[in-house]
Amino acid sequence: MVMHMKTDFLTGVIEGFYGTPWTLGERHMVLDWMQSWKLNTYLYAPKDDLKQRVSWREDYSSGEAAVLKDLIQACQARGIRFVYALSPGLDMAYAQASDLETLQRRLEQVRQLGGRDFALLFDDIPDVMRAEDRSTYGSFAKAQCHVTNAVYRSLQEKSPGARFLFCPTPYCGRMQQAGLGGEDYLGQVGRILDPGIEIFWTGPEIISSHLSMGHVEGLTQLLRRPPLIWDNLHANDYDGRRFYCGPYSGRPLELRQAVRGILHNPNNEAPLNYVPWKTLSDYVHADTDWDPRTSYLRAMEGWHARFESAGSPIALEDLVLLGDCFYLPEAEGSQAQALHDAARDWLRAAPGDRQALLPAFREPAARLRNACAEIVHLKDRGLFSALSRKTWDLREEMDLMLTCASQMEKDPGARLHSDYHLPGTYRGGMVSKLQGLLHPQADGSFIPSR
Ligand code: GDL
Repeated sequence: MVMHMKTDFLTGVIEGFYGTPWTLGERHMVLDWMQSWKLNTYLYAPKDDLKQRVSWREDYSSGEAAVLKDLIQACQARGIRFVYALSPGLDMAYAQASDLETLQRRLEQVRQLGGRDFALLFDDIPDVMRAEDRSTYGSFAKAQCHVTNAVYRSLQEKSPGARFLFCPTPYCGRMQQAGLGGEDYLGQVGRILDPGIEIFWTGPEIISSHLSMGHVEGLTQLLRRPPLIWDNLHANDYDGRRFYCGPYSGRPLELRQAVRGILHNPNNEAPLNYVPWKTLSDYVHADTDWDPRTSYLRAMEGWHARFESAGSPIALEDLVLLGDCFYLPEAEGSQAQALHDAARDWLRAAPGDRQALLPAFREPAARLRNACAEIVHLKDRGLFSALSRKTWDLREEMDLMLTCASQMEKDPGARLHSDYHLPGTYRGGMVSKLQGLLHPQADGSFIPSR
């Protein structure tokens, strides 16, 4: 163990995204990777496991319980802490004793299956209190803390020292500033929530490209404990066409001493998280030397071994170029950025200057196009299904641009067209029509189109 790491530092994976939960087979793969990269905690919180959230009052059937038990045992066999989360906040009646009893019963079922560590999550819920809750507690924070403390204390009696995690309703700086959860929500939580309970925080934003020491220090005062980071850097549930395989980055190394842990809510597609978790592990275990790009390139070498092909192999340098196109939410990797800039310079140049600028675009574009086309031949069919829809649009754009390049080369003034990119089927559909009506600006505002 590296010197900086306290043994109780939680680091690992949250299955905490919207969308289809992972299969048991995928979870086993995830846990194998976690074990080999010394990621010590797996938090079970898939938003769309009905019994995790919308139907939180219903016990698991015996078949479902067997699957969960397998998962708990798979964690235990690898020395990974299994944390089970429930999200009762969509409709919980905090002042009703029966709802608290139901909550205890649900967690007890999981405890009987071998679970020991638990979480209650109050993220993404309506910010309105029932009249009865308001008159009993006065505030959202008090209602949630009352229930959470009660559950925590009864579990501590059964499993002393077990970890307990809590996700507040405002869980990032932007929500805090907007006053979500009511006045002084976080201050109240800091004062009322049992000091043994960890509090999740995603950073200044839901998806935080950067997390600074200053940000966390102010929060620690308010919460009266360092936060536990719920890191959405690589989450992609909010955009079905993207995924992120860039390096874990944007966090200084000192942050590790200022938080109770870092749990990572990743891409929905389990096989696409190889590089995110390998680089998270590099960050968590780094001594003093840590460079995200170096960590990324090393992780890409490891991931490349999984790209065995039944057709033409994808070269490592082409995989890096492809990975650079699906890097991080607010940044492309350097090679993707260079390709984009070369395309822009070539297309914007005066007709007489275009030819000289073409090679800088055409060479990487052709490599990228071929790498996208080769995804279909991957022997690892799980990886193929995870990647095929995501890389399709990129290949379409490369095809179109390369077609245009050939036409311009023959006739600089030619009217550009492609028989494979026709109105309606190409870039068509309701969503893209709607997107054309409001233009997002760099400052976050929107301008209606004319
Ligand atoms: C969220 C959700 C999370 C989701 C993520 C990215 C938290 C605490 N909750 O707000 O389930 O995957 O955004 O869309 O982050």
